Amino acid sequence: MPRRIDPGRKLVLASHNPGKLREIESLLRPHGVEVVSAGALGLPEPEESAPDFAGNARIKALAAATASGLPALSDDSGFCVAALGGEPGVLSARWAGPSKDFNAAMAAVNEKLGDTEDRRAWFVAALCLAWPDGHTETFLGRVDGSAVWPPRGGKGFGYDPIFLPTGGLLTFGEMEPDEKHAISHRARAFAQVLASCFGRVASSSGSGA
Ligand code: ITT
Repeated sequence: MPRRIDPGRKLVLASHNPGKLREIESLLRPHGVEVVSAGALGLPEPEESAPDFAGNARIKALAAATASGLPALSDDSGFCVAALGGEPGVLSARWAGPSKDFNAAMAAVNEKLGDTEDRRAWFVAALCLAWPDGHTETFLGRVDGSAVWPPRGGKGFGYDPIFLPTGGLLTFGEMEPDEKHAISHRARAFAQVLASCFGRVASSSGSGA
């Protein structure tokens, strides 16, 4: 049975990634929830030891919910490239190394692809809502496109400058936030969070993964 988040309720955003926090806060803004980040509460980052996005999202949301005593929303996501067998995938953050150098991570993707013709790529996001009693609900979103080179645009974060969504002319790095929200993996997963836990129909498009 899905649980609801009531208007005015406080929700922990269980992420330490500023790009994700910006996007999730902006997706939540119209829905009257008070948000606080895991970083602001001084919560530690748990080890992401699961083999898939949903498992890691669950680890992060549960850790934040049990430590804070509040419902928590996490995001585990990544950039997947068909010709690299879906990599970097769940290792997307790790490809950027401890200094979080996404220029290096994007260059590594391009280098591994070489002159491979197959440039199909996609983003996946798993959003997990967890409650302090251990109840969790997880929602997946995906957006398909291709990996381009060189990187284009400085508006997003992570791998956005090398992702061109199918049928589009702009990379995610070149899009305004609202344009990305209209089609992104995160917004598609978020639409399901809204429908299930807020009882709302989202205005953004998409059907999830
Ligand atoms: P938290 O676990 O604290 O949320 P993180 O950056 O470690 O932060 P992940 O383990 O989920 O998060 O790593 C996902 C990486 O995939 C992230 O660091 C980005 O580089 C990339 N990524 C995810 N969504 C993206 C998006 O919308 N645009 C660009 N890159 C994205």
